[in-house]
Amino acid sequence: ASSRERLGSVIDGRLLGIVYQPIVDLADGSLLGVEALARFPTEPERGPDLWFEEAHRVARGAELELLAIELAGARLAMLPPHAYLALNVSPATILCGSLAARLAGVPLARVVLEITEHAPIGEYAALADALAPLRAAGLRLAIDDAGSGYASFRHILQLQPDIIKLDRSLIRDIDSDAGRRALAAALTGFAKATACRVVAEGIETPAELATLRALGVDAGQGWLLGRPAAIG
Ligand code: G
Ligand code: G
Ligand code: MN
Ligand code: NA
Repeated sequence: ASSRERLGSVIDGRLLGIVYQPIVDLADGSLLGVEALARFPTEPERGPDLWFEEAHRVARGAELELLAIELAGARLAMLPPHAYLALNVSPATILCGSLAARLAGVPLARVVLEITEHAPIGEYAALADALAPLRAAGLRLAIDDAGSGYASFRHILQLQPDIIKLDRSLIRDIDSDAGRRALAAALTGFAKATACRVVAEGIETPAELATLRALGVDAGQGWLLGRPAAIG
């Protein structure tokens, strides 16, 4: 079968696995939440990034993203009661209009939507409008991959996120790389000035963790703190 057909079978058969990676408080190590990450059990050697790219290319991106959101949302009750569930979503999927329906029954006060910076967002005002009712119901918004993508500080400001996630390309070797450290410090300063929390992604070493703590980063995620794993 072609890759397009295989993608169709995954979506139509709902053959998606979800793993959950811990997000921890850097001050005391407590669990704040988990990020849901899609896995493709029928072809595990092909990474999720390729599946999502393909799905967007053949106009099934929103369907695939919404399936992952629905499957992860159904497991929210299995998380520790105080933990939030972070769900990845692209701007295009938010604008397609069926996100609220897919989140029906999910307590929005426990959901963080991670919007990737990797695609040009374009319609910031439309995006903010589409998110407003969900946010009024308690949903929080995170800018994912900050520092590596297209969003300018002005655009981030316009969306008024609750959380900024520092991209893992900034975190790698941050203890020895002064440029990455300066950029992470600038993003952290911006976040604090706008009452936003900062989460660092991709923490792999104790030296990276210590540097992020010293910069005042609130929370972290990465193999050092916990690998993505199935629950339930
Ligand atoms: O889990 P991993 O690091 O291999 O994921 C690689 C990329 O695949 C992520 O950075 C993200 O872009 C994409 N991805 C993984 N899971 C999801 C998901 O549930 N929804 C969306 N929209 N993208 C995902
Ligand atoms: O949605 P986002 O692009 O942030 O996806 C996060 C990706 O980063 C997932 O694919 C996850 O498997 C991956 N990841 C999480 N922690 C680490 C880490 O410590 N190191 C590396 N290399 N990848 C990580
Ligand atoms: Mn993410
Ligand atoms: Na990221």
